[in-house]
Amino acid sequence: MRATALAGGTGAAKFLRGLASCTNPRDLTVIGNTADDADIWGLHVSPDLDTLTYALTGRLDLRRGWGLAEESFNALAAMAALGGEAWFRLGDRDLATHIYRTRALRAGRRLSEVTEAIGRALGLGVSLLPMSDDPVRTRIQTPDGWLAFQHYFVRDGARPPVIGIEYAGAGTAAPAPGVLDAIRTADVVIVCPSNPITSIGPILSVPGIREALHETTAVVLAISPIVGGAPVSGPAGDLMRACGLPVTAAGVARAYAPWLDLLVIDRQDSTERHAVLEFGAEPVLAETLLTDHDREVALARRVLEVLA
Ligand code: FO1
Repeated sequence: MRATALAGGTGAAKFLRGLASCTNPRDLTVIGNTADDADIWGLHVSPDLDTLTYALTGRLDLRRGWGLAEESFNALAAMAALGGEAWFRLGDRDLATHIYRTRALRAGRRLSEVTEAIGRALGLGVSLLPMSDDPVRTRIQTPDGWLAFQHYFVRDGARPPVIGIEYAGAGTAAPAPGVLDAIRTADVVIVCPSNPITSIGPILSVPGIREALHETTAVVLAISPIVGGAPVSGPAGDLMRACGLPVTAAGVARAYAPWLDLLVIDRQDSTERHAVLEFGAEPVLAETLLTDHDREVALARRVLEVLA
């Protein structure tokens, strides 16, 4: 069964670790969000692509959910001592990835080529594609003006009230090579348990991707990142509210209507089943809290069982 996943960072990485351990990784294509990408110290940082790559090659710091395990932060401390920018915590070994990527991009290579090269070098079994080679950037509107996503999320701790969201550059972006084909030719498309607004929303904003989801003959299944009326982690609640969506599993179904076939919701949200159905998706109950590897594998097995 050929599967294509739409993925953000940490939540997606956990689910995909489970999926990759019970399917052939070569049958799995992952389309990663790049709208969180940021320029830090003149380096091109792609947090979600790196989180996915590190997670699926056993390198991720599982406690933080980003960066490398057993990392040190000496360069960051030295930067702070100089009075330089130190709010975004780049680890010493992680820096090599950003330097490698930045040099390759400056030499004229595309983000998709560089992502492939990094994956190959680190032994990544799945095919990881950025959603686009063109810059698309999530920007958050607050009462004090617009903020780049990492300024809102990391520097300001997701505290500013959210008035609006935009995906700057989306209008003129093209899907990266292979993205549309991966959606059109898959047997199943899985929307990972990621933030619908800042992880999946930017992927959907790239021209052609929504159309491919409409047209594909694949079964399209999503896993709700909202459990018990609250996001599993992060600011998805504030962002969904700002987009006029209820912070519920049904709100997720609404964000992905009308191309979604199945929505996996947590057992504690079973009362949402009818509301999910009203948005055209069939609800599937499962344990969706991925607090350890056994649960990651159990959720992947449940998804495969439903799809079979
Ligand atoms: N998230 C944080 O909350 N604080 C950080 O200092 C931070 C640094 C960082 C460095 C590299 C990287 O790949 C990711 C990093 N993240 C950090 C995570 C990341 O910014 C967000 O989790 C994602 O953008 C949301 O998907």
